[in-house]
Amino acid sequence: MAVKREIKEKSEVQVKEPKLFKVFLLNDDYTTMDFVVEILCDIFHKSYEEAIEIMLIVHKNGKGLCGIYTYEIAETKIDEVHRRAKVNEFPLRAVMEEI
Ligand code: TYC
Repeated sequence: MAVKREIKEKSEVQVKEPKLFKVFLLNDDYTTMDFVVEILCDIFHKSYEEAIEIMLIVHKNGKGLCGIYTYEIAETKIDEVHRRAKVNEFPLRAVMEEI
């Protein structure tokens, strides 16, 4: 008996969009502005001008959006922020919120 293969039409294939997460930096009184700008440039790939804008938003409002990512990428970026903050002895924190 011939093996019958079922090949789905492209339109039938279910595409499941991944959940997305906003990553925010939080303000504190001890981390230097220069360090936050460095983090935004290095980890979140912001231009220097954009990094200054975001840092000032965080400084004034308590938190600021750094980017939108899938869960694993958001988690990796947050871990990297915390690792670099710890090495440099700053209390800088990042958090994520599901969209
Ligand atoms: N508030 C800090 C200061 O005055 C600067 C700062 C900005 C800290 C953004 C954290 O996520 C932050 N030195």
